[in-house]
Amino acid sequence: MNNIENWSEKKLKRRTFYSFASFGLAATVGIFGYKWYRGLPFDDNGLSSATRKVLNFNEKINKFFFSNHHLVQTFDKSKAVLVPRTNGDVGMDTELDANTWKLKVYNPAKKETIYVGIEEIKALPKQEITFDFKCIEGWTEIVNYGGAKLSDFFEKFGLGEKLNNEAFYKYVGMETPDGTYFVGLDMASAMHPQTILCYELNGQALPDEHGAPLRLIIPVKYGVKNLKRIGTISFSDERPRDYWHEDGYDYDAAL
Ligand SMILES: Nc1nc2c(c(=O)[nH]1)N[C@H]1C(S)=C(S)[C@@H](COP(=O)(O)O)O[C@H]1N2
Ligand SMILES: [Mo]
Repeated sequence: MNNIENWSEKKLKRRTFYSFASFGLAATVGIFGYKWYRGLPFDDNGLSSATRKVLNFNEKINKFFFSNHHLVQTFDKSKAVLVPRTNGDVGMDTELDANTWKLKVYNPAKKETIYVGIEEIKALPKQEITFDFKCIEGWTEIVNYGGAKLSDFFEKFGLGEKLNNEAFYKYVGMETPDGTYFVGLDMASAMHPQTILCYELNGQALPDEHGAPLRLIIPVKYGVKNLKRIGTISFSDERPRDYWHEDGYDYDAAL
């Protein structure tokens, strides 16, 4: 046997050994894994409790996104400015009739588009928040906004979750009705308990320049993500387009 043959035979033997060894390892893990699984407590249906537990919407949110909630600091309502500064009006330069306005939501799980009126959003539990609003241009201001939790809205209309699947879409996209200002949000930030679909400022109807009839208030993000005058909401696993990100800003715009 010459050297080359000798060498390749050795290599072949070694390879066979490795593939045999890894097969053995996989089988062992499989067997132990199965035994471990079988060792879990069983309920009367014969299913292990790990398989059986059906989580409600909030449990799922907590399970998938939050091990512990980091809440943004809040302040007493009296600390809020009476007239917040107005900044940015992209997508807000036409008249909008709040009575005929409907929020358009595309739900890819059911491949359906729904239209939701402002009254349906106002019917959800109201949440108010007084927090320090931060613009990347360098100013901050304590403001008081009110509306419905975005997570309550998602739950009510069966949004954000994939079908028959213990999973949420990775991103939420929101755009103005004319599509000229748009933001992409990671699902955890969208589901954050302080994120609201906002229709009030200091307890009064949201003024036009602050995004009437409905804007996003997302205190875990910089101002840029707090889209005014929401027209559409959609869900995806790909990053939705984002106005300021297209201009080179950090996609997350997290504080
Ligand atoms: N439709 C729309 N929403 C927008 C903007 C915009 O130009 N158009 N600017 C953003 C920026 S940069 C900031 S700081 C906040 C300002 O919100 P305010 O005018 O209510 O204070 O709105 C955000 N939402
Ligand atoms: Mo901003």
